[in-house]
Amino acid sequence: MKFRKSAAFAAAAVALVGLTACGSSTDDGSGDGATGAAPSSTGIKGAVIGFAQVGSESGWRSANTDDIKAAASKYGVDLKFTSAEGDQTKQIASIKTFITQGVDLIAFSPVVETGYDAVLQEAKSAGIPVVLTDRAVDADPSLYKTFIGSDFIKEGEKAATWAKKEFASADAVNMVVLEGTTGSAPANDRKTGWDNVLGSEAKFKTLASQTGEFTRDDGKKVMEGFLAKYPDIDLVYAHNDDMGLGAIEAIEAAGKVPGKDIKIVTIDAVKAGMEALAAGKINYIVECSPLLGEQLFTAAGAVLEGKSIEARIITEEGEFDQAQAKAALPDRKY
Ligand code: GZL
Ligand code: ZN
Repeated sequence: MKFRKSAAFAAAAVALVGLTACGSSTDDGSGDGATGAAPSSTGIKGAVIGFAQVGSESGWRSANTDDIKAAASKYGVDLKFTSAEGDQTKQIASIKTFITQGVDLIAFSPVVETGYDAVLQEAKSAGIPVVLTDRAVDADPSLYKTFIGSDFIKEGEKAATWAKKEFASADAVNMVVLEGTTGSAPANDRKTGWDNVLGSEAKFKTLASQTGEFTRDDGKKVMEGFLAKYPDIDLVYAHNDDMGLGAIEAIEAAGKVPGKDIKIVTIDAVKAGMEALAAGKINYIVECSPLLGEQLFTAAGAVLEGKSIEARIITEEGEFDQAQAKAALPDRKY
């Protein structure tokens, strides 16, 4: 297996892996163990893989980063890891650097859906395969090998299906939406999924919908604004747990009871979200698994061995009410 790597580069890459291998080396972080065929040692061991991460905006993102790093060290991958801190320009610059360095494969989670066509074309012209994880791009699919991640539309549909049942006897539901990062696939698709189920249900009245950037702080700030403007909010649809947790802080500061006066449905199912759900402050959570490391390096191994892989690899995930959260919490990995 030919890998483009100079000795100096290899030494640097190994040193980098030593630095970045996450602390949780006791648990390889792959959580559900090897789903499907684990990467064969020849296909992936020693491969130099550039990973350009979105940032560190949420508990989900931290769990995703830990899992990618743990899986990389488990399979002996020379991982070059960068974080764009939510800035697409920085992410594209990282990808360009990986191309210059001649890595064997590039993987990334696109900050937003558009604007990657040129850099993907550059990677293709340089003969470096690209694997998308977590978020999709609206670009020519021949520019990347596969997209590994959740079906965010289905996640939005699951959240709305819960809301439809929860408010079946209500004749009017005043709701506010804490949207994910504007232009990102999860924000776009979780809205689409919600509208697929409730878009035509006139009784669900969206009073306001605004991005909380997937962060707890911004979720709290935006919810404070909503509460100041709308005295009667029945439901919050937050595109991730972290913004839902911020909303809880704002609701309590306003003297209302989250989960009772104002119901909350979120997406992710990270530990802090599940704890709030078990405590009754959130009413329902749709899971979005961050544990993509195993699937990423299995796919990368196949690509580097010249095997064909499916163009779309979907992660399996569940959904939780308060009782299910209580039962699931003890063995949650993140
Ligand atoms: C979803 C992922 C989203 C999470 C957020 O796969 O892209 O980004 O739902 C994270 O928590 O910030
Ligand atoms: Zn799209």
